[in-house]
Amino acid sequence: MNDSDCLFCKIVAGDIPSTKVRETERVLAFRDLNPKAPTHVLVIPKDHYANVAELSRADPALAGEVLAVAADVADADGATESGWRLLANSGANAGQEVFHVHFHVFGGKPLGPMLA
Ligand code: D5M
Repeated sequence: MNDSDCLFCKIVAGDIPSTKVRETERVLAFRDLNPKAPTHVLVIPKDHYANVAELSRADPALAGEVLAVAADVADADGATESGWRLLANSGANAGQEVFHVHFHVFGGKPLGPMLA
């Protein structure tokens, strides 16, 4: 299930390069192009869902797999001890720019107040 106009579907297909940090059969994690923290990784389902609501309602097990990979990414980058943040923007008003659901994993520095 892919959308030919979707940037992240193109990354999944290998048509656009990315720095992959982890991959399972159904989930991909790659470094954000414009990192906001030493660890800034995007974790996505390979199949196309626009946002968290679509993903979690259509396939709750896959949503769980995405979260497990996010935790593995934080672990692998040494962020588990120091603390890390998981963020998913839903909708343009929340700052979502790419409409293929993705979870940002931030870590590697003090992250400050949540909405700052
Ligand atoms: O986050 C969308 C994120 O996607 C934003 O932090 C930049 C990132 N981005 C955009 N293009 C790429 C490519 N090609 N590789 C890696 N990361 C990318 P949002 O929550 O939708 O604002």
